[in-house]
Amino acid sequence: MKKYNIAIVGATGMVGRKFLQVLEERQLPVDKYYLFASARSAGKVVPFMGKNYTVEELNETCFDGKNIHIALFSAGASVSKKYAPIAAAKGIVVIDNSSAWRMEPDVPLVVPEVNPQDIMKHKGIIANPNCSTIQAVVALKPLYDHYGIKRIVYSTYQAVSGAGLDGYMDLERGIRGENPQKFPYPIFGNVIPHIDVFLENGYTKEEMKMIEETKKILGDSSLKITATTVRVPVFHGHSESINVELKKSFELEELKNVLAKSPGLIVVDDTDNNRYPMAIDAEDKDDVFVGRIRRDESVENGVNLWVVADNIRKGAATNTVQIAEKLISLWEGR
Ligand code: 25A
Ligand code: L14
Repeated sequence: MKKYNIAIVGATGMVGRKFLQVLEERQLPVDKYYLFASARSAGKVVPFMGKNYTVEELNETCFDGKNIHIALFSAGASVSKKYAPIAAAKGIVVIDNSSAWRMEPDVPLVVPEVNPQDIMKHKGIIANPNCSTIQAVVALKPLYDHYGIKRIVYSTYQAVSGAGLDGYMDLERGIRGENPQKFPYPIFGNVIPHIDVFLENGYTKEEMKMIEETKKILGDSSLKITATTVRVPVFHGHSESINVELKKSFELEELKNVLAKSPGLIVVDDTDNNRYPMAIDAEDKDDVFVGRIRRDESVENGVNLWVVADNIRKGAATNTVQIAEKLISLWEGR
């Protein structure tokens, strides 16, 4: 099989480091890796795949002469806005973790368990959805296919690692009794109903990302969705309460079976023994966990789900690497 060259942009960040770990585990058919970050990290030596890699500075010419096929980006939206088109113009397929390109009509927004068919529609850039959206649609897709969905109410409980290294350090600072630097208020001992910036409609950008991205990934603009996204003092793993109104009637046991058979999704739902998904159990796992599955008796065909995943793995690095794997297998004609 042909071997490919892969670049990692933002290799020193929270997600970038997880890219390296996931790539070591999954062993793609790769000849050469190149690691890029800002000037602050250039020259830093990073052990990876049993070798020492030197981080290079990201700039307009850094991709030249390297025959790079795929670039995994996670350096924030402003970096992606500038550099993803530069890479794409050189024939590199960019798989981008930031919010910069997700809602562009020409950019596929992909969760491999849900809409792998969208990958080959790319024009040089493929977007990785928001972490909260990814774990939600992995659980919703089987219900969408079996019963149809009318309306979704999201309420999230999001880990500090979602805000990168700076967010992670803010919880550590709080534990030490120091003031926050990343979040507007202390996160230790607190719950903050504010993720990303506020918009004119009173929602945060994170809430609107969940609403719009869900529609794009499921390919259904008629879905009715609302969301409240909340930061909690947890290092790893986003938890979500998802209330769903289905189009068709359902039997609860059958619905649980539909979820249990779905790829990438694990049902943990044994309340007799106090078993339900929790952030501490999802840490460093690639799957999405669903439990507390019960009928919402206040509406017709309503169901409640509790969905948990590692936001840096399935919510970011793993999903991106899975897109790269799928892209390579499509190139190989498989
Ligand atoms: O803009 P957005 O989309 O809102 O994203 C904001 C941030 O969210 C994280 C990521 O932070 C991003 O910057 N993020 C992005 N997508 C995410 C996702 N899907 C996500 N988090 C969760 N899920 P991060 O800190 O984890 O990673 C930032 C990476 O981007 C590199 N980078 C930044 N500017 C760059 C750039 N690369 C190229 N060109 C630029 N102009 C960044 O590299 C990192 O890899 P770095 O060189 O800045 O190195 C980070 C190292 O520097 C130390 N450090 C971190 N913060 C500071 C710092 N040192 C001093 N001062 C600081 N404020 C760390 O020790 C780290 O090793
Ligand atoms: O990928 O938790 O759009 O602060 C940017 C901010 C992910 C979550 C994105 C956070 C996000 C994030």
